[in-house]
Amino acid sequence: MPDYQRDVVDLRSDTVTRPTPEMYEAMMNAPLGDDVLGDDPTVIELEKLAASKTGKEAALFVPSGTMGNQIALATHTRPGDAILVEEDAHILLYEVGAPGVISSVVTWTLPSNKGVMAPETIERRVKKQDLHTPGTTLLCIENTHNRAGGTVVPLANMAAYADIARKAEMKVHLDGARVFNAATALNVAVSEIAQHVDTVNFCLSKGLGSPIGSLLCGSSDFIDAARFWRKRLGGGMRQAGLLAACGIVSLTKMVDRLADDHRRARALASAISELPGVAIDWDTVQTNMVFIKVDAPGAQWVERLRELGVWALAPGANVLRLVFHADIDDAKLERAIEAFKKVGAGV
Ligand code: TLP
Repeated sequence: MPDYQRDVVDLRSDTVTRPTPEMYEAMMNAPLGDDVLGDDPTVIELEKLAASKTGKEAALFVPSGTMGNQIALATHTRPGDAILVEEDAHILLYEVGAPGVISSVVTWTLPSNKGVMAPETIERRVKKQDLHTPGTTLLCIENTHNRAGGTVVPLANMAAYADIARKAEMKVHLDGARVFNAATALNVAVSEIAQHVDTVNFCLSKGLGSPIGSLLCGSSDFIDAARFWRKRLGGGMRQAGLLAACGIVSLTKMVDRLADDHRRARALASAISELPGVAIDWDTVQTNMVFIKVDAPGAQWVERLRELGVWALAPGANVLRLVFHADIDDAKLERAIEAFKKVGAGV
């Protein structure tokens, strides 16, 4: 068995990070209560911090990004409503049909250019409810956009979406699983992005390095209603301050280092872009992900790389996805580059 920390360069996702020593320390010392009864001081502190970072009135600590998104959908909509979602969005592709199952909404999908929807595309699909048609009551945005390669939705687009939504009396939810990566790439505060949406869900357990948890942020009234949905879905956690303690470390100590992940993603892309059988769309290398088109089946690349200690995912038949995070330092980056060169050379 390889020693995971020493021998494995795990680029499958930024979800794979192990807690930092500081997080273990914070867990040991966190004051705890019962969060379902509303008195876990560490959860309360984390929720306040998340609200202030996103510029919202309140926040709710939830176990996962999926649950945060789905609570947002359920709270914003009524059964039979239509929601507008980009066609490769996580909410649509990777949450196992939850919008239909949990919220009973109709999902209308919209095309985009590398994760960025044209405002006119959205405008064309907005519908008021009538006897025949469900009304579109919610627009969902993903920033950064995972399947498009970790691409950033520019602030001008976010503002245009908000404008359309306001006129159409539609709410906007941001799947901001990696909104801190977006803010890093745009060199703005997360609140500058989040000002254009009613609610944002961001993940602690991705680039920010926590083991578990997400924060759904919005108005106080919205979060009060969302709390019911969290309980209904079984997401009420008791001494959750243990996890919230890690989240506080994430928000206070792990944000500035995201720029290093972005730098390493660019370094990998540039080192391997000339290899035979490999193509990289540079436009999409904007944050901590590198999507690579390969001539041979992606699964074959994954297998060969794994033999060399580099773990990757193949989200498409001829596509590899590599994601940088807190547990990948420059030495591991070099090992990944070497492994790519070997597999590319057919060794
Ligand atoms: N994404 C995971 C996989 O599910 C694909 C990953 O490895 O990237 N929104 C976005 C944009 C996400 O990328 C993810 C996780 C989620 C939501 C869901 O978060 P979790 O896994 O905490 O439910």
